Amino acid sequence: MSDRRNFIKTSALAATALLANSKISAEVNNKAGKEVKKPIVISTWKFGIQANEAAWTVLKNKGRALDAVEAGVMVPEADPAERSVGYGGRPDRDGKVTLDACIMDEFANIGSVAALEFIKHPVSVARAVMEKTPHVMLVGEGALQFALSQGFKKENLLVEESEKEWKEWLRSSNYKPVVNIENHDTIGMIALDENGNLSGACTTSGMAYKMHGRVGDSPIIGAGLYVDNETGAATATGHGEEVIRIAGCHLVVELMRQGKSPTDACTEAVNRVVKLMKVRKKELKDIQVGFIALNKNGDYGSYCVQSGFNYAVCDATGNRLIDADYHLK
Ligand code: SD4
Repeated sequence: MSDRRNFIKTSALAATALLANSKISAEVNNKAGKEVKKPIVISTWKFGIQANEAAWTVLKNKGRALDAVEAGVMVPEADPAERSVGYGGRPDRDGKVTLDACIMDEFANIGSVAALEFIKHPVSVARAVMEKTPHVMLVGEGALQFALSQGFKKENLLVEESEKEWKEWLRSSNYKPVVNIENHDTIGMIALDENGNLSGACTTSGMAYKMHGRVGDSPIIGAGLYVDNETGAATATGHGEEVIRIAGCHLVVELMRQGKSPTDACTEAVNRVVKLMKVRKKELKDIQVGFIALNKNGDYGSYCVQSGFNYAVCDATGNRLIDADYHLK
């Protein structure tokens, strides 16, 4: 018995020492140049600049990354001039604006909606799915029904300009989304807050003139967005079918877990897309896929298939647009 007591005592002492050591080594690590750069928020495409500003208002006041990313992506969602996200988004081939969105926090809480019509802020419906239902994903009619039950307003999202373009498109009905234009449809945003916690959100009207009912990568956790509070976060833009095929953002985060930098992780994921396009004998020049990633230290990076993709980075030093490096040179 006393042996056992001694053993417990020694183990407890050893554990305390181990804990103290790990604390010391964490501090040493930080001192050794691994200083955490926080808060920081990054998001896809040029409209990320305005979106980052809204997110920054939350982050600079020591707010939660989750609140920051929701507030951030709501900016392009509400903007009718942004013909790719939320209100004003390009419709599917039946003339319907159907929206996809998801959100993920530091506790791996997730919420998502797909093929949602008539609601301007799908990201907030996704958050309500996360916080108020036993589920993680609602689609179509059911998502709309849930949104209305939560007090979201039903409105027409098809703006005149989008309708005009769609009618024009109907003349040829040729579905070959123009790279970086008809498929630059997504704002993906990831943030690290003052407390060192990560969250992300992703929202889109999807590929212009898609089939009615088509769902892309953006509302799919692991494809268009992934957050792992131990490691990092990633989000994607471009041809959703190719992102889903490689479970893109989960892959990027896992590569960071294995020690890759955000840029190298994004590059490796793009290489995987490239390889599978080859295997499937598809033309790489017809697609765009871009990833952005952020790790726990506040390091960030990106990579994409072809030129034209940029992303916005906002931290205490300012808010700027960066051109992503690309594969097809
Ligand atoms: C989709 N990934 O629906 C979205 C579209 C997009 O930049 O991101 N375009 O496939």
